[in-house]
Amino acid sequence: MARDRDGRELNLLVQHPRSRIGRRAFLRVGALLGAAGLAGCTAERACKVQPGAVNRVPEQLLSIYNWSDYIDDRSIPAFQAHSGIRVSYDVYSSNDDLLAKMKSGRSQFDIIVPTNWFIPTYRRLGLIEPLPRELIPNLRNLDRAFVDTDYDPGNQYTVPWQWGTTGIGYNTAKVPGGKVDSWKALFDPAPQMSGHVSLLREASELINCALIYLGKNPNSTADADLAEVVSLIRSLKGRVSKFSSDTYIDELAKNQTWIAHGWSGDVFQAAERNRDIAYAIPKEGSLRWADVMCIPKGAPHPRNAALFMNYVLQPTVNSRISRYVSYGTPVTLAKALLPDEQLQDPTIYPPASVKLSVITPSGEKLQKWQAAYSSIIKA
Ligand code: N2P
Repeated sequence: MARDRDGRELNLLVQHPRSRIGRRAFLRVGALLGAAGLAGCTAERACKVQPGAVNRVPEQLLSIYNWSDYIDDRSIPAFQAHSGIRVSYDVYSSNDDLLAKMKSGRSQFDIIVPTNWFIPTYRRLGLIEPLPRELIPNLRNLDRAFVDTDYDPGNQYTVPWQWGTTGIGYNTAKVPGGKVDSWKALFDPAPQMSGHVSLLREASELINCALIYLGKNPNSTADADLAEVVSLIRSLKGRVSKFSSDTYIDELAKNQTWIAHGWSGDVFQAAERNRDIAYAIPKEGSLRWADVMCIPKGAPHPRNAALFMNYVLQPTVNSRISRYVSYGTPVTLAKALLPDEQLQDPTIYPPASVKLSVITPSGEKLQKWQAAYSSIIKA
């Protein structure tokens, strides 16, 4: 169990430390760290206490609810040590689970991290509150693309955590021809793949990618299109071994799953443990998304939440997280601190030529997709 500088135990529900980067790259990154961090609170410590929002409950506590396999092992201990704020860190593995929990009204979280296209739904339901932006000067470190957004222009409610793509993780030693470049490998798998195929346990992702495979508008809510998606996925019964949005990392690494619908960084984390694992963004196109930190309405410690957001927006911290989880950083200066093998990887930072759509936010769309997904799962 990790401890803070006062010897208190830390509740860190994060995976065991694993190093992604070899020593040579580590030294290069180390040298760059001194030159980086030119804006906002630059040293790796929380900003000095500033005037602004106060906690509703006057405690040095912060409760974070984030995706599984989405942080390195040092950032939380470092934040705790420098801020004196004790962090409780718990994880989920789908937007559907997170939204259901937040709707039930029983949570005491200070930070949650939904995917961008859910933000209008959280706003409509009154589940998140405006950020105390005066405590987050490092917002200026964000890439423009994460400021000028349709889901939250100017970051009034959200701060991006990491971003990535949806695609296919596969085992080069098992798939026919050793390569995958199309959604066909997943939605019409070769017979010998039976029992080794997994699909994401997440309504919006599954429906969207199936629509792309079927050649439909990726944002379609037409009943006929959704009926086709439902019958396609039902027809895979017997070939698909499971719906998973977290365990598939381990199952790919252990050669149990050979083709997985998954998220870029997750697949790279499996590839780190198994050299036969590769990631593809299918040629028909796929999805780009960002997961964004928000403060739930009435959270007990909004001030501590803002101090943590400001900390994560430091280039040194954001690059460390990004390097470890192999997702994209939204912080401009953090890129300079990343090893070339990540920065130049077109499956982590895809060039503009890669066909990637975004799910455009709409409550009605998510409801219709959720209904289609439920009928698939229940069948
Ligand atoms: C982290 C998965 C986050 C990506 N394991 C989903 N938006």
